[in-house]
Amino acid sequence: GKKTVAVVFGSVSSEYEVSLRSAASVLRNIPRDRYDVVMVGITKDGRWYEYGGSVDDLEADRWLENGPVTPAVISPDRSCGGLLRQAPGGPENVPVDVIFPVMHGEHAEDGTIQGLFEMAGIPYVGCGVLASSTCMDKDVTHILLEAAGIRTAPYAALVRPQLARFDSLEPSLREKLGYPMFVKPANTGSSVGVGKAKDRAELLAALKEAFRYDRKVVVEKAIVGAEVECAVLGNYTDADAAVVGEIVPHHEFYDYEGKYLDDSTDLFIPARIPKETSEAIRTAAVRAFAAMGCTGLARVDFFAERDGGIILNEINTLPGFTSISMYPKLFEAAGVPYPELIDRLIRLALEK
Ligand code: ADP
Ligand code: MG
Ligand code: MG
Ligand code: K
Repeated sequence: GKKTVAVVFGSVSSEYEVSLRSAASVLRNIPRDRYDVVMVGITKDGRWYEYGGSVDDLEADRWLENGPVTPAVISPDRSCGGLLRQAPGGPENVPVDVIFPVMHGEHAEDGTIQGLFEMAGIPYVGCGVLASSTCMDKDVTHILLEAAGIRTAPYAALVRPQLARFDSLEPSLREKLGYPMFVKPANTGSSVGVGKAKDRAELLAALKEAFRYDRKVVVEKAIVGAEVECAVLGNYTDADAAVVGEIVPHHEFYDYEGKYLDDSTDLFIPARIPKETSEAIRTAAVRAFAAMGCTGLARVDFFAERDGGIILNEINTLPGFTSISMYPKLFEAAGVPYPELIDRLIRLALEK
């Protein structure tokens, strides 16, 4: 029979708004002949509701006001086995076969909510707790990829108390990485809190900004090369890479504005790099996916250097999922239309 999918959107995340757009696209494209859908929204301050309104209102962030909404949670109580409606007159259970979390960033993409789904015993789309959290943490990603023999940018990780010793720290960072440097909170996405520092003063400012978002920050050598992205679909070692795409930001780097607020960024599918480089990237992406224990999906991002070198930048376990986002577009270019991609992801969740 038809499976019931709970599409969960929003969450206590700096990428709440992006989630609404991704979720709207998934809801418009999920094959309704194969799946019944319940929508579950998490507000920015962490309240959970079942939502029964329009996708347009959801996308425009009017879902909470316009409703209808009913307090509800994905219950971590296994005897409930699904969505627990907390309507007036007492809770009512709705069995859910599979959860599709369409959310990005902290409390969404970082393993925390995946832990809740594990406790509830409900299959869910995407990576598990460990792969989600290790791919979210840019410091841990560096360490694990290095161990797997996959090249990443030279970097250093700093924790907040070290900021007080900036004067003695700066010379060693300068010697190891050189200016310009990239400064990033260890656990954000969408370029939130990311900065590029060309000198000592900018480094201090960028560190202060990044530490607003996280207790840990990574500082990286600035890599010169094309920014390319590779979409991977599968479970563990049994995964395939789609076509490689290229991003050309017209800001100083691919920042939040260039990602979502203006249309300054150019996309090229396929990437304008030699065929051998694309193949090397696809191979490295699938290896990285397996090394990190990923399931379902991941968008693996690289820099392609002029001389053919490839450097893995990061792995995103719940990449942007709007119909114009890179992940679905790369699979479309590889012959997998968006509704089919959603269907495959749900089936992978039920199989893993
Ligand atoms: P996020 O998870 O927020 O997307 P990224 O690591 O992808 O974080 O950094 C955001 C953007 O900053 C990248 O898309 C790229 O434009 C730029 N960037 C990040 N690190 C580097 C680096 N080491 N060298 C050059 N550009 C970088
Ligand atoms: Mg990211
Ligand atoms: Mg990125
Ligand atoms: K990431």
